[in-house]
Amino acid sequence: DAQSSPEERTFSFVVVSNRLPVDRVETADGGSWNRSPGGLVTALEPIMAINDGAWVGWPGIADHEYEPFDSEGSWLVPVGLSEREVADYYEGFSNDTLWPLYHDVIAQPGYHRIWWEAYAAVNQRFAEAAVRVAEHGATVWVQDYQLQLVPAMIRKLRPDIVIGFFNHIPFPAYGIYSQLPWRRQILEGLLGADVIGFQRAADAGNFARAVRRLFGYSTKGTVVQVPETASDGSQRLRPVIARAFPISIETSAYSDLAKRPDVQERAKQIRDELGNPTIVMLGVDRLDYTKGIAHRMKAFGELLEDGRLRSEDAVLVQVASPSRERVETYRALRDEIELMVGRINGDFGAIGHPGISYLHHSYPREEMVAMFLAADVMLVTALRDGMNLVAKEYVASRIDNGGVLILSEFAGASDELKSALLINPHDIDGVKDAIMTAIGMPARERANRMRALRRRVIEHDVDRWSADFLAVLARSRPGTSSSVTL
Ligand code: GDG
Repeated sequence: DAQSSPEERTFSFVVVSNRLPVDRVETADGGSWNRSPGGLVTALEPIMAINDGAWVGWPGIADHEYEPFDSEGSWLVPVGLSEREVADYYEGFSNDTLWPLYHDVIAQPGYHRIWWEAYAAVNQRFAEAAVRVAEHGATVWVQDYQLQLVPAMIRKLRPDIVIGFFNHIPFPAYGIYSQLPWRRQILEGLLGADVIGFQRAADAGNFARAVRRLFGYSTKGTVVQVPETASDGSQRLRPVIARAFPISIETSAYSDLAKRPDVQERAKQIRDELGNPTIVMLGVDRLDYTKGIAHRMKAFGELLEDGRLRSEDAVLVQVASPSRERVETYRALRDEIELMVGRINGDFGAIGHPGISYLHHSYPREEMVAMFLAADVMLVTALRDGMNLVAKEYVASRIDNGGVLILSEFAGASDELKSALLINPHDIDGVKDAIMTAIGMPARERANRMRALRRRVIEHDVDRWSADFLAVLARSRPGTSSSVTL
């Protein structure tokens, strides 16, 4: 509805996520918006463009209010957060309560009523911003654990809106989930949606079980029946679909980069710069305690110690991109990992052959793909991970059918990528054996496995993920017809 004034513009498709697809950068002479290229952004870009959609989210800078604006086919609606709210809602409740709790309490969650109150207040603000830009009967798709109360808040304000929710991280078993002092409120928030998507069938199952245990609602297959009082006072059951929609990547973007001569050249150069070792192993993760970075380094360090590998022949490149650096658990993790790198390299490295090449940086995607192409063995050893896109990105980049993927069974990706070498990251001997198996794998088996993995990520890319979700969402409310074009 391009004719209306900016304050009145409404849209048929609205995405709500903690962060906008752009970051605000403030400079001395004004400021600018930088695109933050994530999987979700690329997944939704086409649908946004076709539908003239809107995106509601925080632009990344506290204590600033920004006006909505147009950006490459979508209407971006910034939601303001104060410094205090960033500390309590985002770094606190989202990243220091929900994140560790939902990842099976690998770290101890903090339960603070002040954080919870900020979470509820900020969720309300997001819900209000979303309904303001949603036309009658619009489809609103809420993303991730920071915004679990938003679905019910939207439904209360605007029962006409068709509401989807996708949870990018795991949903824990009831024995763990039940620790949460606000366990009922979170479920009520989520059940405001028409469709709740999870990464794995097991996550959807955990959710359904929590709903049965806490509310006694009946669940059958993927449908939860939520009792409701209709506007005429009558009782009825409202069906909510809770099921798995495994997220994926823009596969062709990775294979296209891998085809580029300059990227292939860079891959060779990376091996040169590493001193042309026989074996290049690679890990790429946000520096997060869920990713099992210490576990893979322990396995690699022991292989050097045992003499099954030598630092002259083998190098582990570990990209640990900076993450959540204001949360204490993440600072402690960084110290732990860097101490470990120093120990292993000090004990087993040689001049020019460090053992672990540790990089606490972020890299452009071209460089990541060059690293993927340079790596004989990719190590994904997450202790818990909703999906793990890095595993899929490695596979998508290996247009040569080369390389071996070692993949944790605790990453959602292991439900799909069955031809990887699947490991239990807690079993260090098992990880060591998998590394040696990967190194010694006959070329033929390697190519066969990679071909099977590639088939999966080519057929199931992120467009398919969003199309599947939105198709189920469009059918979820009989009697209404969604106007979202796929
Ligand atoms: C959450 C869930 C789920 C990392 N370092 C650099 C860089 N990255 C990119 C990777 C990948 C993305 O960041 C990380 O995605 P993951 O899926 O691996 O993990 P989380 O950040 O924890 O994501 C996860 C995901 O949401 C989606 O639903 O899969 O389970 O935890 O794309 O490539 N990218 C660049 N430079 C870096 O240094 N360019």
